[in-house]
Amino acid sequence: MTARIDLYSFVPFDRGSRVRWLANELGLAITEHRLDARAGDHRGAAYRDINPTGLVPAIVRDGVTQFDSGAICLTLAEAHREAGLAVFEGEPGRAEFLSWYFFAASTLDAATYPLLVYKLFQPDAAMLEASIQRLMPHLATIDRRMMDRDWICGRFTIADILYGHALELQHRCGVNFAEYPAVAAYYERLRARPAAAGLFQR
Ligand SMILES: N[C@@H](CCC(=O)N[C@@H](CS)C(=O)NCC(=O)O)C(=O)O
Repeated sequence: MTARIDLYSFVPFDRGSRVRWLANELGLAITEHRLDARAGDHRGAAYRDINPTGLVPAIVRDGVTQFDSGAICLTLAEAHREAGLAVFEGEPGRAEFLSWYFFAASTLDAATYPLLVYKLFQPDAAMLEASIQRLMPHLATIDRRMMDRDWICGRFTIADILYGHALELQHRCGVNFAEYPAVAAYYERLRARPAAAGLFQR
């Protein structure tokens, strides 16, 4: 029987979109719960019972709570191994997959977040430009990686979902991928995934 999945998020483009995109790829139904960030819903005791960090996303999957989008995506991909949306333990390329997955979840995510801060939350053109410049070496890394492949690790996986989310946020914050043709082509490939509809701005 398919597990019931409750997803807690704020808006269609926050890190909850990674879980939503994956659920769509897997054909899983999710029950959405939208928290009001301005009202501080995520800081209340009720939500902290679900996610002790007070951040989104979190899920409750058949009564089991889990937080952090990267952890949630890995758990769901492993629970639906037949869909092949991760490189699993025992498969060639597992170590490489984990490296590119955690690079997206940690280093790239940390370099992308300041763009959102200086574009949306505390608008500051100079700080935004400085943050974009600090991001550029990571885009160069992804560009070199993507020159001879369609997806970051062989077939399409949850790692691509994390890259897709990061690239979309960067695009929304004014990053121009023209200098990095392999990144630009990768971004277009990610945007074309029907399961990602709702994240990418048209
Ligand atoms: N590594 C965590 C980061 C979670 C996170 O920072 N979420 C943001 C929204 S995307 C949040 O809840 N911010 C609210 C706040 O900082 O108060 C994940 O991927 O789930």
